[in-house]
Amino acid sequence: MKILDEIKEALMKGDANQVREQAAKAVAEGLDPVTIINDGFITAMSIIGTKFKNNEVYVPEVLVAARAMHAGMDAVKPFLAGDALQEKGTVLIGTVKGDLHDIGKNLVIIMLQGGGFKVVDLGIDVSAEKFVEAVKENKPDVVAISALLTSTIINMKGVIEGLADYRDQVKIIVGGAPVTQDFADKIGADAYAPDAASAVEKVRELVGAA
Ligand code: B12
Repeated sequence: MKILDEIKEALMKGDANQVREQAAKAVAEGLDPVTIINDGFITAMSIIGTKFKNNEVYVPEVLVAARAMHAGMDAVKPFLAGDALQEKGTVLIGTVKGDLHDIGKNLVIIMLQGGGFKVVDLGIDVSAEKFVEAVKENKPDVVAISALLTSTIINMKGVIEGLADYRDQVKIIVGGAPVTQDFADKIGADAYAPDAASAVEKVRELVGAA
């Protein structure tokens, strides 16, 4: 559909005004807001995610695309029926204790939101205790842990140990530049992903929404 193509193109260019206007126009023309979100916003964000993974676009492009997606969401949200937009699941995410890096984590959040997940962001420097408390409170489907320092990745193990009693309710995914599949296996994580686009694919698999 032409208008959906225009929305996708504008979103990938990061043109927030155009996305907002075209999305509002699509709603006015009678297009289902859920179709606009799924076949417009989410499709375009996943293309951006793949391009980012392949080094065809960089952090700034992802951020402007995300801003455009949020502008489009603002335009269609008022027209969504109560529970029309089924979230695919809830992901609780944070950067481990002692680690202040959050640029990568924030990109993972953007891609997860773009993929239809609800995200609860605990921020940076998050202790194992805080992760556990937040799991009790938010009952997420997946806990995502980020770390960027070789000196802090070991704190992921503490979070995983702290969540021992919850492993039948929650899956755990880890990531960040120094993290490897081998390390993820050693500390007992359910999954690892090297970048934000693959993180969404893995989380989909974890919640059975692939
Ligand atoms: C920006 C940055 C900072 C900023 C952070 C700002 C912020 N708000 O995040 C500041 C200046 C604060 C900083 C501080 C420090 N930093 Co620094 N920093 C970097 C830098 C330049 C970029 C990191 C980054 O954002 N990359 C871009 C993002 C997009 O990539 P990413 O984080 O890897 O995320 C991707 C994937 O890893 C993955 N991912 C990330 N998280 C998750 C989570 C999950 C669940 C999944 C599935 C995937 C996933 O998806 C992301 C998107 O694709 C790197 C060097 C580099 N080029 O990587 C050093 C680097 C990480 N920093 C380093 C160091 C040493 C420090 C300091 C100790 C420096 C100092 N002496 O003060 C402090 C530590 C502060 C602390 N306690 O955390 C070292 C780490 C070395 C090591 N092996 O441990 C690096 C590698 C620089 C270097 N070559 O020495 N840093």
